[in-house]
Amino acid sequence: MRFAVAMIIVGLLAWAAPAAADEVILHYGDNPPTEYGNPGEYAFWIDYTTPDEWIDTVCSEVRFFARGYGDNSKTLGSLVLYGPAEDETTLFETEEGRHQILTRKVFDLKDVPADGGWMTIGFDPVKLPAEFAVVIYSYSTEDRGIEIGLTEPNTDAKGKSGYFYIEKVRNVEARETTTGDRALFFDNDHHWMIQAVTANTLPPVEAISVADISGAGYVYYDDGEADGFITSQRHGPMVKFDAGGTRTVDRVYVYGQLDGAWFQTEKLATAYLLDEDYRIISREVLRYDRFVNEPCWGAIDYKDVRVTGEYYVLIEPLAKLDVELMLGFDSSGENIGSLWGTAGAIGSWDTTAPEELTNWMIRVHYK
Ligand SMILES: [Ca+2]
Repeated sequence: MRFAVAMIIVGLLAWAAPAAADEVILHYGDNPPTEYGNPGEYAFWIDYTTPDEWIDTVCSEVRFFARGYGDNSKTLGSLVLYGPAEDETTLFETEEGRHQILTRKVFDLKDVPADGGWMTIGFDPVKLPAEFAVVIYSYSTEDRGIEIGLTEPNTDAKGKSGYFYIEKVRNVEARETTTGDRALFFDNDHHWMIQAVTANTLPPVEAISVADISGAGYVYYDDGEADGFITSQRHGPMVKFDAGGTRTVDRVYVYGQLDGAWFQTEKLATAYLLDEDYRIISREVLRYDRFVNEPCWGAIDYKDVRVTGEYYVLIEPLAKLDVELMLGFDSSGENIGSLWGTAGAIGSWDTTAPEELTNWMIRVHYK
């Protein structure tokens, strides 16, 4: 694979979500096309590199500017994102390297407008390697198919491996038996108008702001702003609450983020409600994938658990070697009810947060 070094970055947009994500649309020019290209049975191929400043890059949308011709009513196209392959997963090999499929999405060619326009294809988020290719298979013939717009000559990209290629392979079987049968990239410096919409994180499963969980029915001691994060392989932060009389807990909120192999992790933490003697009233799973690689609030649903008088919420993050759930703490005040322990017992303060000042960012909602 030949890799584009220069990218034109048009979008640097902050999402209005608790986890502020940056978004970058990768492309080589987005002016209306003055010409179109049609590789016929070959595919539209374009290479990108992910933004340097990001640790992780995810993608869930590709756009391309195209026009259809002929009768496409019975034809599906497919979008494939390729990345560099490990040996055992190699799909095909070209002079530029080995390739494997990162994701694949089928679309209706008939949706491509005859007079030209942007097509948007969304798909389940994929985590991108530093270098990847976006490829569109249209299976076009003389009678029907699509053409994709070409950028104006882009001298910035020329000489920096920003050329596009086309690949003479039409399906997995062909790819497995076709090696080195690459076609070619243009001998000018045009590029396909194929864009990859990338971001440095995913939006949280549920966008929860501090304001959402600060009103009537919520109890908490933190100020809503994290001053640090901790994790633990065993035991964890506890907060002592007083229900007054008897109340019903239906949700607990925890502020956190994931470090390490966070993307699509299936790891689990545990969240307890304990009575005044630290005995378990209720135990629920806290899914790591309620969180992302940026801080956000994650929720734990309880099945209407009755609590009376003093009780405790305990989160055991169960940090793993490859991925850790980091829990936020507020240390700009005075410790009101924050402790460290496990089910059955309060332990010594075995964590780096300052004991006198820390309030764990754990909030309870009463039904
Ligand atoms: Ca604070």
